[in-house]
Amino acid sequence: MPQKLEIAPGAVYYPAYLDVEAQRALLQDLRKVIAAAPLYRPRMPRSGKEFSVRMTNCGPLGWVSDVAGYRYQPTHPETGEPWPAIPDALIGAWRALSGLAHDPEACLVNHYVEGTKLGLHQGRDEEELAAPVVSLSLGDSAIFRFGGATRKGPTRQLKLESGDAFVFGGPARLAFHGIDRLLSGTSTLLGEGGRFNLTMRRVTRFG
Ligand code: MD3
Repeated sequence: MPQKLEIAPGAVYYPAYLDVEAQRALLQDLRKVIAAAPLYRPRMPRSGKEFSVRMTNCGPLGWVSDVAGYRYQPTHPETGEPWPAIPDALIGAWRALSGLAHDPEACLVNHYVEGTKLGLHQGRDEEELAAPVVSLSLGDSAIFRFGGATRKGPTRQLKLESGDAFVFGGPARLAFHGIDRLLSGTSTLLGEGGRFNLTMRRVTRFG
């Protein structure tokens, strides 16, 4: 039985949720997703400044950001193609961890290399905020920062390792969070090094 740790109300941590075999299988699925929907560097709303994290998506909808703002859309912003399907193994993890009868509509893939940061932010671009976000990490470990529902106020750091799963629901759904830094060389899963984080989300309201 995998460990289950509630680190804050609604924030449930499953260390080593995926064993190494399952991580390798998921990585193979992810390589196919990226072949169909290449990683690209989104830009910040207004400023147009590039993110340091590269991103892609799978599922009927994908999260994108450009000078016009943040939104979900059904196609890749650079290729214009529909996003590829969410791999079955990911849907399986969502069903096991989310506690929801509805499947995810979006899976955002974030890619980190040495020096990549993701500043403290809130995830509220979804209409259905009653659904949790389910996160899986592959590759090098990263220092995750997790706070409360306001930008000010205390935050804590947690190391996310390859195979770890996290569910952010209830009061944690609107928690500020980010990635402070990558711990390069901590995993051999990705031959090239670096880290992938996959976050599955429900976008539209249930019904
Ligand atoms: C809590 N991703 O995609 S995963 C993000 O490792 C994001 O790439 C980080 O921050 C990453 O927005 C951290 C943990 C995470 C992801 C999404 C959340 C926590 C969340 C959305 C709402 C609440």
